[in-house]
Amino acid sequence: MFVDKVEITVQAGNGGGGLASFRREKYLPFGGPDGGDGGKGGDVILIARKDIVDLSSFRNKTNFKAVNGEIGGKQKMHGAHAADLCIDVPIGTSVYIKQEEKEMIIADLRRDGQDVVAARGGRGGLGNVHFTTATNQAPKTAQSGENREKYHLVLRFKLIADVCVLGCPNSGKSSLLAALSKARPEIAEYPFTTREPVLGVTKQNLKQYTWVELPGLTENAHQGKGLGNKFLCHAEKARVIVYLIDGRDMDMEKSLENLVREVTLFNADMSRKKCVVAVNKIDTWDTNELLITNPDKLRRFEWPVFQISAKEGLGLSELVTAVHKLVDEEKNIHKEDQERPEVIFRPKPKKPRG
Ligand SMILES: Nc1nc2c(ncn2[C@@H]2O[C@H](COP(=O)(O)OP(=O)(O)O)[C@@H](O)[C@H]2O)c(=O)[nH]1
Ligand SMILES: [Mg+2]
Repeated sequence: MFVDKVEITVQAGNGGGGLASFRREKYLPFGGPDGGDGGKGGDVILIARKDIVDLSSFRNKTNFKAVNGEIGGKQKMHGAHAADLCIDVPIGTSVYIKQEEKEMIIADLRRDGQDVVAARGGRGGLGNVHFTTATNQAPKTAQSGENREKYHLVLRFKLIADVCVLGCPNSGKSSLLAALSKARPEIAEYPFTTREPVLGVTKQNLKQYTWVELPGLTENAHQGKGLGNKFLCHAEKARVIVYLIDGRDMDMEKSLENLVREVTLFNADMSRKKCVVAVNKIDTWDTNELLITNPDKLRRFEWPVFQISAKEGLGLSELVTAVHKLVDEEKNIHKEDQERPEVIFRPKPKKPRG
């Protein structure tokens, strides 16, 4: 099952305590203090990885705990710092801290390897070597390690695909993805076969493009019809939308209008996206004049219109070439966006330090 939202708890490690001890050597009965500092507790770090496809790995594990730092040793030995706990998440994960039912975003992980410290480990405490003063040459005090941070996190994942295929149920979205890529979504004659996003990869000129098929979008999906419209969040970050229309549809114009309306109602910004229209199943047309002239009406949307058959492989290379070109153009235009740092907010630790 495709998972795009989870709640987890992350707990970093406590700092190790400093040690209070004194040198004890055979001919040195009153050796000075020699207690070392404690080590730092491990951080909990979330890292975006390109080989992770969704958040399903968090279905069975929701608690994450990093290790505590070691306590300081004798002879001023520093306690070992604890290893950080690194948790892999898919690219496209937004991380929120949830406190008292309020959520604050702390990071938007958009690139492979990009990370965020979700909970910081405590600093190690100081050993008693640090506490000698003019009047106290044998301090018995050492600092305890600092407390770690612990947070309740909400992770939300939005697919970042280059191309998003949107269409009515049964228009042939899965068939198109199967024809273009190695994706093998279920294809069937009944609506809503695809209930989760399906990813496929296409290639051209040594470049890769990711496509995603979303579940069928029906009229009034925003009111909960069909599978609703929530899954449209996975289209928000796509560079190009392909509206797929069933070639046997007697009112393609109305169907396209409905699709566009649902997308705009979900997020008005999406109406600025680059779009193309593909009329599928043209292999069924034969000489039916009525159908053949139908796509002409779609031109009023001012997007390129392609006629294809996912089943017979007709018109696919023209469609794909045009779509890839648009993706490249969009990537060039928005290059700066990709380079901007995305960490938005870092809340102060709940407990005062020191
Ligand atoms: N004749 C014809 N049938 C198609 C074509 N593409 C898809 N279909 C059929 O339309 C039905 C729905 O296809 P599917 O890919 O599952 O549609 P989805 O619901 O949009 O994913 C299936 O029975 C497919 O075999 C096509 O190009 N030509
Ligand atoms: Mg499908």
